[in-house]
Amino acid sequence: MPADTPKIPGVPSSTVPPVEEPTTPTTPPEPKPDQAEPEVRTATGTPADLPRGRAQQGEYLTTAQGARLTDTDHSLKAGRRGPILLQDHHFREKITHFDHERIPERVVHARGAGAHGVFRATGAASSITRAQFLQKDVETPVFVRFSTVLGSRGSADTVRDTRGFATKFYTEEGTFDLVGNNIPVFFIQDAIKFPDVVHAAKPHPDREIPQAQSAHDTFWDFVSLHTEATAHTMWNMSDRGIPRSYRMMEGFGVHTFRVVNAEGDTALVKFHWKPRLGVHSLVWEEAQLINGFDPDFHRRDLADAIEAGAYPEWDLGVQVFPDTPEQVFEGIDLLDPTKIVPEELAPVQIIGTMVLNANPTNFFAETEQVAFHPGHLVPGIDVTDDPLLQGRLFSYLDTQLTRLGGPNFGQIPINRPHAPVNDMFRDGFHQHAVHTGVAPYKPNSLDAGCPFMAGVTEGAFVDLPVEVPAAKKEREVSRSFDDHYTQVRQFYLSLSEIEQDHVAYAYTFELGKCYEQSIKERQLQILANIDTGLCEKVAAGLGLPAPKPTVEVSDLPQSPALAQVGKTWPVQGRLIGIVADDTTDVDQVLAAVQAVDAADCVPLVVAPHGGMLGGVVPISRTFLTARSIEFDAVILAAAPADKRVQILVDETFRHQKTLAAWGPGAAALEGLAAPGVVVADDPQTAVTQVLDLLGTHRVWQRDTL
Ligand code: HDE
Repeated sequence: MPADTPKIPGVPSSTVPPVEEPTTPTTPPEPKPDQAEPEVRTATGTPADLPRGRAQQGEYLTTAQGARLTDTDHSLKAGRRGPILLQDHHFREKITHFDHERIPERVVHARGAGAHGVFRATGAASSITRAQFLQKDVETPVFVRFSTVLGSRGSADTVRDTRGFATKFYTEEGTFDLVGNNIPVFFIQDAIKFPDVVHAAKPHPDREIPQAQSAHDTFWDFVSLHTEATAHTMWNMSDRGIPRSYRMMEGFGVHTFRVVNAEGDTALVKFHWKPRLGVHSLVWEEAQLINGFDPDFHRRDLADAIEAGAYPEWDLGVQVFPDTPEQVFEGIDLLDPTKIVPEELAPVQIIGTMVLNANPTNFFAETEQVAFHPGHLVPGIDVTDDPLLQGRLFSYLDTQLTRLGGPNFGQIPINRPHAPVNDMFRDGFHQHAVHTGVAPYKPNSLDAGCPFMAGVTEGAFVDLPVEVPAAKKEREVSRSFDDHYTQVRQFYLSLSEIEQDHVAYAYTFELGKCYEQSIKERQLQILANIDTGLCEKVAAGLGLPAPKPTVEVSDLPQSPALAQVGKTWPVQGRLIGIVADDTTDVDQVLAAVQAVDAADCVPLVVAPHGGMLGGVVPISRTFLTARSIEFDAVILAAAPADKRVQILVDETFRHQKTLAAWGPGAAALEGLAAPGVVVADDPQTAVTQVLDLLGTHRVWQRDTL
């Protein structure tokens, strides 16, 4: 800035000394250990190929064209207090780019979190499929995106909703996408109903509320009229609708797929992801609190676990059915996406394991721009005529053309196949390739006929010559899709009593948020048809009469695999709060921290202030920043007379989590004698007992909700 800049009459000159420009570039400081970024890893590069991730790499700030800049803090104006000049190309370029930073969010599944990983096949599937990535010991890089369905990109994580579980396998034979959910059934049997169910479930079009919820009139209006939604709705009202963590969810391909082996034999399969940590959920009150206290709970949980090296793992399994012309197994129509095949009838056979071991380097570039598509198939895996799947085969590419701005989004690094691509597609918005030659067409002679068509022996994807039964054109589904209740009753009766209570509570909550009496009554009628006991509980909560069933629903054998409660699981990665204050014996707190750490769980010391406890133990949370929802269990090493600690204890108790104490901490648990409330003699014993109790996720015997 010239020193002789004229003064503005009446305004004192700035006392801030002018900055010397350009500033001398200095090497940025090394990140502190707890700020160290995760290992850089993308679909297209390994850590060695990629620059370590600071946003500013170069010496000087430049324009998008590479011209060095002297100033990026002030626009070019006609005088200090005058208007901005149109000629300020740097201002216009910077603001224009910023104005276009956002792309349309996904019409559904807008809110998500992603991770990189690797899939290793056991080879067990080689008898049913020739897919290369499913052969013994083959390792395939993957990218997974978990999501909620209804909420906007910035909505909270722990809403009651279905979760997306989409996996991109970058196989040597091309990309295979398994675009599934954490619930094995869907609301509709025909893709043409998708806009209806989504319009009904999304916020009301007039006020755009409620956000990311199904607890409103339009959702229940639709599902109470459209009874094929009953199965999915009941799964949503069960604990599956509020998972504890993405790491603790099952995943389902939902539809039946057709596989073909090297001999050309076909089979029908349903894909399942089984989390090594078990399937666990939040309780509803906890989920609601989290939405306020930590709306990024699931996103944070996934990223933290991966950064800490507690890599989440899932086994991939298949249920296998003979490929008969009817495509029916034990009376269940395999083309009906509102039905499951109970695992007791067709066991899930494990064919590989996926480990998620790296966080995305850049959320937008990877998690936001990743494009999944059920039509991304590889040789050995094909689709069936499930009318929902058939419609999906159209929808994904179509939506991505708009969302990702044209037909070349396959060139975005996260979407690039790892197999060589020779597609002869040319031009279009955002074309990044500089294609050479003049003959991007086939047949040609100018490129000597290249590229050639592959046969089965060269690993081509061959559309299976499946018979289509002689039929007339009609807007109908098979009559075998008509039963909307029997399996829903089976699901409800297969749950433990605690889970059944949660279902009743969820329906009562959601219908209690509706205004229209007729909608509540219609939904109660559906519940009466499924189970009169369930209907009576919900009706009592709503203060309405319980209707009598209008259809007779037969009883199927229960499927214990559907229940979550009653099993024991590994506890790695669980978060354990340890409450202490300045009067606590620091060595004992340290012993507890070490014991928790040794069990691969995360100790979080909670104290009245930040910093260090006794100069020895780092404090992770203060009474101000801690809330019970963050912890899977709480151990008290002190009993500070602070209301916030009282709330912490009360909520932990209410939400059926383990509470433990030793020494002076025992006073905080006075009057709480109940299962899962442990007073131990020393920190090690307290931690051992907590870890033991955590194996069942919650203390289910404590009926506190
Ligand atoms: Fe999707 N779905 N879907 N869906 N879906 C999308 O694709 C659609 C369905 C699923 O993390 C969209 O790129 C139709 C079932 C996941 O990027 C869209 C129908 C299942 C994701 C779309 C369904 C899914 C999507 C929105 C009825 C479980 C998130 C943005 C026929 C098996 C993927 C996009 C991600 C996303 C259409 C039903 C799973 C609009 C028409 C059933 C996990 O194309």
